[in-house]
Amino acid sequence: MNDLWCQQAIIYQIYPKSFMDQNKDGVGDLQGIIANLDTLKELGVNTLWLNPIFLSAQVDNGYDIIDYQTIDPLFGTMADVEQFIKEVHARDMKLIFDFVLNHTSDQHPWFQEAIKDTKSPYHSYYYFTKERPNAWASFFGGSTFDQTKNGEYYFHLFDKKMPDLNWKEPKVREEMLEIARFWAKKGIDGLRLDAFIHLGKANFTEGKQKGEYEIQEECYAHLPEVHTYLEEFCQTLRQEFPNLFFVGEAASAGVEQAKSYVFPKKTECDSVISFRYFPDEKEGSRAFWEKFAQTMDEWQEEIGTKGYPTLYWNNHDMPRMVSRFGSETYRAESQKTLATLMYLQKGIPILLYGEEIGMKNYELSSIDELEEKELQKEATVRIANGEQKEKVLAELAKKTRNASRGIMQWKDAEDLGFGSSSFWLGGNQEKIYNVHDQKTEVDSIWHYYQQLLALKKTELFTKGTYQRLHYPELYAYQREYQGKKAYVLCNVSEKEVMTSKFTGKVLLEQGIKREGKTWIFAPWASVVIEEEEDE
Ligand code: TEU
Repeated sequence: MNDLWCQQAIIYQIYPKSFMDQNKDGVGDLQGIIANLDTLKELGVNTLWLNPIFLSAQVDNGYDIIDYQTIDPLFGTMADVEQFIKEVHARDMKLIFDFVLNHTSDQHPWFQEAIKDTKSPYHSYYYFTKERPNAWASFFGGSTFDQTKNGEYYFHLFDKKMPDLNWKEPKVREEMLEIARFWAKKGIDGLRLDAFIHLGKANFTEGKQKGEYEIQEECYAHLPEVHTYLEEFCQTLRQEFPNLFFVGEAASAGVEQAKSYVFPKKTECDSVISFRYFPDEKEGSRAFWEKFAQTMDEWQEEIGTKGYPTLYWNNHDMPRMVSRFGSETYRAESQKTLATLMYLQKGIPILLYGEEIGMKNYELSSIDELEEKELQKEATVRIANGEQKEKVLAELAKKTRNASRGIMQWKDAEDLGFGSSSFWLGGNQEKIYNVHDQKTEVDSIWHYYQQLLALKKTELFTKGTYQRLHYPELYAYQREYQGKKAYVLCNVSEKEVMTSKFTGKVLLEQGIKREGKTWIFAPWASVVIEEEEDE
């Protein structure tokens, strides 16, 4: 385990297409990120994670890779990335690349060779069958099997233009190691292992065989082989690059599965990102908060006591945190409180670009801006059946993965300070929440995040123990380290709340008044109190 740096890591996720566009083609690029490194450093993050920037057919925004060792011209050149790595390190920051190891693009030369000639050495890089063997459904809709021009069927878990690599083939495992080595030698500090939980597949004769296609996670997620492949991959690289950090994307992992990837041997991932933090209960309801808190307790106990859970509210596959869990009326307050609640627990914060200014979900202006074909279909049918277009789009905007991928709001200008106003992802962005204005306002979300991240870096919040405190009106927990104790108290409601139970020094607050011994919480207020020894 890379105790060296990952326990201090505060990760900032950048969706490169949406961050800043220096060459004015409507798509963000590496130079756009370089231009903002000082601002990110000032905010207090110390590690950047970029969604994939490699040559891609852009069917799935870079997750369908054609060449892992070439930078997609949309984002820049190899010289740009080398400069980028240097500039990140010059600021004492770290860099994590997204590593897509489960599949390639169908345009990747390996796949092209494999379908041109079934005798090609690349044929065994993928899964081929003579006929469609079962009724397994792919995550992006339809069967996991589609036919190539030569009549064979190939396996794909995501889009049909993204064939899955066959990890049983040792040459595939060696190729992926070589690619990782290439980037580690260039100086990157960590890898986010995309969808790694799917590397092992069951026999195609298992699971549902006939009828309508159905998601069969038990046939292609968390199979025992995943551990074999993952351990070989991570351990080989660790021997050569001891400081390389591995954070695995384990979307459907419960805490027990997560433990199996991180412990007990510590030979696989250093940390994982699970999507299971957020319960199905109605967001904002008491039941939601209770279930969510129980889940966090469990992760804190099972992972946090021995390692590093990831702490995050949103990413490029989910809606934005303030739109999903916060309050429209108390936008800034809820953004600040949600951040406090999550990031002061034990673990590695992962911020999504834009949350530091309270960016909300992207608003759709047309059906095409829905990424998912089935949502496009749903919208078309509902509108044709007489539902109001605006209403349908507003509802589906909460479901589409594009919701969180809006253009970064740098300033109150036509182009948002992005660099060009022909945004790759449609129009109607919100200008009033922007970095420039918030950097000048003392009480802004941006400044609050700056204080919060500074606090997070102190030993109490990186190393201290975690214990939840049970108060019906507040989301509360305490952290303790070497005789120091702090309480994190958050009002996750739109009601005023009071308590006289705590005494001590305020480390961070927003929306709090004190009358005598009573703390008065405005809607969505929060406070971090350090217990004073003489009290
Ligand atoms: O997402 C993968 C992902 O969420 C699945 O692994 C998940 O297990 C599945 O949907 C069932 O729950 C990653 C990226 O984050 C995403 O943007 C890509 O589209 C996807 O991989 C394919 O590369």
